[in-house]
Amino acid sequence: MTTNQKPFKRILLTGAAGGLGRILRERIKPWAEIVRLSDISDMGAAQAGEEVVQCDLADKAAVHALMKDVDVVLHFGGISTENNFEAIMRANIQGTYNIYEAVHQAGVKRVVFASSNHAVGFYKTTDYIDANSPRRPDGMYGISKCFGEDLSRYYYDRFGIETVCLRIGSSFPEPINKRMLVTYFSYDDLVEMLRCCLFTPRVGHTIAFGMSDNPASWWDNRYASHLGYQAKDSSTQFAHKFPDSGDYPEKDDITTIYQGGGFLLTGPQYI
Ligand code: NAI
Ligand code: 15L
Repeated sequence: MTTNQKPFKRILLTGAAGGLGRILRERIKPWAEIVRLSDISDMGAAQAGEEVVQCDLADKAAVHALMKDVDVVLHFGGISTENNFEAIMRANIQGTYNIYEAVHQAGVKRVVFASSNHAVGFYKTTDYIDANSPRRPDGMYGISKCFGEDLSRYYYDRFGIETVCLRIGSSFPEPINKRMLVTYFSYDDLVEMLRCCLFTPRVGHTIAFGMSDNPASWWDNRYASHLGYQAKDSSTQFAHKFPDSGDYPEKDDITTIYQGGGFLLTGPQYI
C-alpha cells in the first residue's frame, strides 16, 4: 500500500477553462489522484494527474460519458453572467440537469454546485438573509441558479445524492467596487470552503454563502455551520480603494439598493 494515497480517486471539475476553474485546477490536485477537467472551451493539454475532456454541458451523451469513474463533482461550468434565456437554458438548465442525471446513473455521491448570490439578488442591501430566506433571483442567470438549487434538492430527497449549493459572492483577485467589499470571496477562502464541502462526513443538501470574513455582510451562514468553514481573508485590506462617499445605498441607484448590484441593470429588456 502506498503511504501518499489521495482522498479521492477522481474529481470532475466542470468550467475548468473559466476564471475560477483555472484557479481550482491547480489547487484541488492534492485531493484526488486524477482531476478530470471539462469545459466547452480549450483547456490546454492535460498535465500529470489530469484528464481533459472538452464538451458542451448541453450534450447529454457527452456529459454521461464525462461522469464515468468519478467520485465527486465540482460543477462550475455554465454561463456566469446575465444572458438571453435560450443561452442560459442550454448551458445552465439543460446542462445542470444533464450533470445530475449523469451523477445519478454513475452512482456519484456528492456534488458541489456553484450557485450564486444572484439567486437572491433582489434582496435589498439593507436586508440580512440566511439559507431559509425565500429566493429572489435578479435575472435569468439567477433563475437558472435557483433551478440548480431545486434540482439538487430533488436528487437528494429522491436518491440521496448530497449537494452543497455554494452561493458564491464575488470571487476575484480583489474587489473592484464598493459592493464587492461585502461580497468578496478570496480564492484561498473558496478553496477552503470547497475542502469543507468535500470532506465534511455528511452534508445532505446544504446551501452555503461563499464569502470571506468581510467587515459587512448581507448573509448569515448559520445553516452551513456543520461544514466548519472559517474564512481567513477579508476585504478590509482593499477598503481604502473605495472611500466612503456618503449614503449607501444611494437614493435611486438600484445597483446599490439591491444585493445583485449591476445585474439589476441587465435582464431580458436590456439584451
Ligand atoms: P467563467 O465564465 O469564467 O467560467 C465558466 C466556464 O463555463 C467557462 O470556461 C465556460 O467556457 C464554461 N461554459 C459555459 N457554457 C458551457 C457549456 N455549455 N458547456 C461547458 N462549459 C461551458 O465563470 P467563473 O467566474 O469561473 O465562475 C464559475 C462558476 O461559479 C459559474 O457557474 C458561476 O456562475 C459561478 N459563480 C462565480 C462567481 C464569481 O465571483 N466568480 C460568483 C457566483 C457564481
Ligand atoms: C456572479 O454570479 C458572477 O458569476 C460573477 O461574474 C460576479 O458577477 C458575481 O456574481 C458578483 O455578484 O459579483
